[in-house]
Amino acid sequence: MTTLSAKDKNTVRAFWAKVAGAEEVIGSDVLARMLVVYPQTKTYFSHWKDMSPNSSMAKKQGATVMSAISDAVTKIDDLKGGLLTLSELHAFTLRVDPSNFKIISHNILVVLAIMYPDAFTPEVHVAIDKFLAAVGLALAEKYR
Ligand code: HNI
Repeated sequence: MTTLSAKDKNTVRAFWAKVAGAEEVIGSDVLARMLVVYPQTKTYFSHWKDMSPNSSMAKKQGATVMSAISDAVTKIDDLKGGLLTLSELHAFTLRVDPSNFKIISHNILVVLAIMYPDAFTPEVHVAIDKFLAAVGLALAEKYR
């Protein structure tokens, strides 16, 4: 996996300044797309009363995930340490297969590109892609 350079980190921080505050809007589209385009992800949410992509539960979960990503931006220098508790939760309690972290990362990239077409330059794209890969790796840390 490619590591984030100091420049990548600054690019992520600068782009995230635009994203801050829009976690719920971004997150609900991320969750909706993930559930529609990769329906295998629905297995983890079978306890929801309503598993449809535009349910209030999907919206809430999307906001939760994107707020956690915003928090991860502040921990960009130590994602493995910063996301340890979340990793334990996904590994031992939720038992989410780590391949799903790639799926959600892809959906986040798609939504960011749609919502911020001008700011989402190739340079931002590659920095956010690397950052999300590092977040996924940190979340998978407790699986071994
Ligand atoms: Ni995830 C709960 C963050 C990817 C399935 N998830 C959370 C919570 C956070 C979170 C925060 C709430 C924790 C708490 O209650 O203490 N999840 C993240 C992040 C990513 C991610 C930052 C990746 C970027 N989670 C995924 C993926 C799946 C997933 C890819 C499955 C496809 N997460 C869950 C499930 C829950 C969850 C299931 C519990 C939700 C519920 O309704 O009980």
